[in-house]
Amino acid sequence: ILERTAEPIALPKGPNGTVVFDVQEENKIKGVDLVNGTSGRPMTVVPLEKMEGEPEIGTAASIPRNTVFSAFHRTHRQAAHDLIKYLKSAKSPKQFIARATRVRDMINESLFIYAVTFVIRHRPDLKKVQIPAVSEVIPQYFITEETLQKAQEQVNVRKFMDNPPDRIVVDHGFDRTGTNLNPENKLAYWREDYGINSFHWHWHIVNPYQKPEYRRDRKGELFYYVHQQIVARYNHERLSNGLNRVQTIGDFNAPLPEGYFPKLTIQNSGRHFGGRSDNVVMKSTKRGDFDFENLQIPVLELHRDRLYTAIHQGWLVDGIGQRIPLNDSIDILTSPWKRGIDFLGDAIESDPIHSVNYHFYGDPHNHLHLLISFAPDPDGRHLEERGVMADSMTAMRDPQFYKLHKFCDDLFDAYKVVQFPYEDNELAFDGVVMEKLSVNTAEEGALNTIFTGWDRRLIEASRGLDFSEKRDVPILVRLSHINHKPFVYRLRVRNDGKTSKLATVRIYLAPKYNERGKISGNMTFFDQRRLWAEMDKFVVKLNPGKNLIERRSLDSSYSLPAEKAFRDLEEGRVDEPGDDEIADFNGCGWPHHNLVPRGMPGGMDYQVFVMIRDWLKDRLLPDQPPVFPRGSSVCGVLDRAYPDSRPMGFPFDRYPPEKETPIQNTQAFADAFDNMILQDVSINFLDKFLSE
Ligand code: CUO
Repeated sequence: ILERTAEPIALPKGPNGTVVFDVQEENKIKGVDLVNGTSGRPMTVVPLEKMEGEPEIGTAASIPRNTVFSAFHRTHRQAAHDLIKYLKSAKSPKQFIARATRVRDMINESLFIYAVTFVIRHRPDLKKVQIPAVSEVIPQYFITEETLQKAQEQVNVRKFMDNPPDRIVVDHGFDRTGTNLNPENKLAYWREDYGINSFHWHWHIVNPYQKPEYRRDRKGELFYYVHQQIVARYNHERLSNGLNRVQTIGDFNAPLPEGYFPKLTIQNSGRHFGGRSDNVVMKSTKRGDFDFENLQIPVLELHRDRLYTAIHQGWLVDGIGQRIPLNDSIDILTSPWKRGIDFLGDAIESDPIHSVNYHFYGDPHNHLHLLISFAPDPDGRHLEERGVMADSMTAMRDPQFYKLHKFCDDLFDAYKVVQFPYEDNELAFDGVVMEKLSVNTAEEGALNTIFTGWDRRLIEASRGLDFSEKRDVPILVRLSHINHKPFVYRLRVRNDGKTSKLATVRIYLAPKYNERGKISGNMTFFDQRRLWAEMDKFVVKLNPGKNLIERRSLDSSYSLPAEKAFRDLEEGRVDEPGDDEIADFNGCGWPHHNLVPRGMPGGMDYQVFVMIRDWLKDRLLPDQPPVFPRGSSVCGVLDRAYPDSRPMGFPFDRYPPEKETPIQNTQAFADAFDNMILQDVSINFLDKFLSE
């Protein structure tokens, strides 16, 4: 279905006003009749005409085609909701396909893909349908126009060749959108990574703004956590490249120092995402079509100040003046309230549906995305399209994304630091001692060293583009991206008890030093606290006595190989999970090739922190299986409760417990508890292609 969405082609007509689809064998849907097409491959025939009693599509067609679809706009969210409702209410997969086909050419292309993906994710009868990688469905949002033009040239030249090649391959290397004259360009390989941007789009689809029926468990908190982790990892990458940690957008009236020119086209329209020069100032925006959003700088300032007030007074106020308490120390199973971080997340990434008081606290996160995206042409006098910040599929390319999210994260952290520190009994695991930790790269035989370098991946661009003759020949774009060599954590854990126990292992990574390097010594607990990046979380059985635990980086529950994220049509999943696993499978997880920061040539000092704790205290429900499905830490689990009862980011989300000798740094924190350990590791960037 998705394969055909980006191109307005005439679908082959079947008998009596039907449309014929070519169906991949693995995508057969139960209940949909297949007939043999002229190619000998199975085809499905669906009726196109509107059926009696079929619901209307509401505002779904209100967003013009070939323009940016932005779930940061309220109207666009409504359009998405209307389309999703229309598609999701289909009585059968066959009717779903018929409806999708019928409306496809009326709907903004990107919105169509968003809604179809959403519905496939949420309909039990479509769960096994494989969805192609979004970078292949809309390659224009991932690959600069220049590279796509090169591919087109090769298609043209091929026509005149006696022995034309059986595939076209073009390279999409580095320095795609700037040079190091702009220091921010050093991070372009990370900001423009295909896996990172696909992940971000996908995360916002599985954790949508939509109506209560699609609400995700702990969605507000998930919004906080996924972006907190993104900012932490971005800072790792900045420090690895000799740049300082990202600064917040502190003053909405000050110039945005870092410009960005994305060089991406919008679908096949010839229109481009807007570029932004250095030092452009955000302005209250009047674009006619979006006026009602009230994108006014003074209003945004007011909303920000009200949120800070709420954090420090300890409650939000709802629409009828009732206090909504903000407190993280609650039992989420029994309390009538959500955790405060969850309420705050829903007020910062806001919507009238889920904010406790949309009109009072506004919509600061979404409005900042929009204000930045409109900044170069706030009143539309130049007829410029919005910048990449408007679309979740492209926003992470822009340096301002991280400043915006530092702003959000500062709000969240202002809340977290006024929570009671965890008590010793919330952190300790009696009778369990974490004795030793090492991090090993087997192939290199190196102790406590992780190696990073470059890698390449081919993506198929022809199905999302309008190349002539594309049906004859695959058109492949070779992307370069960062990657690391697989490694293994080795843990030695002593269980002094007489019985075996199930235990949760949490693994985090952070740089050892801040911008000032070794001279300033170890970072303080406070300084390092917000830099811990989750690497893995899993459950083990501890037998009485010594236990040796080996855990492969490849099995990280935080990440997911980018090629598995979308159940790629061509390649399929690498390990086909069993049916049970499919039920838990989000297809959403941090791209595995971005799990480790780049580090530096010759090695950069990092630290790995491991904490082991009683699984019986960490699980949410007594009948819960002792596994954290891949990607669940940041994406949650489809149609189920979030599997970890602890606040996200535990134990670094709060201050350490108060001790007679105050805990100054993470080493002192780990030393204070037998079930924690801290290990220095070096991340050695090899600056070459790892597979060559
Ligand atoms: Cu993910 Cu700002 O929320 O982009």
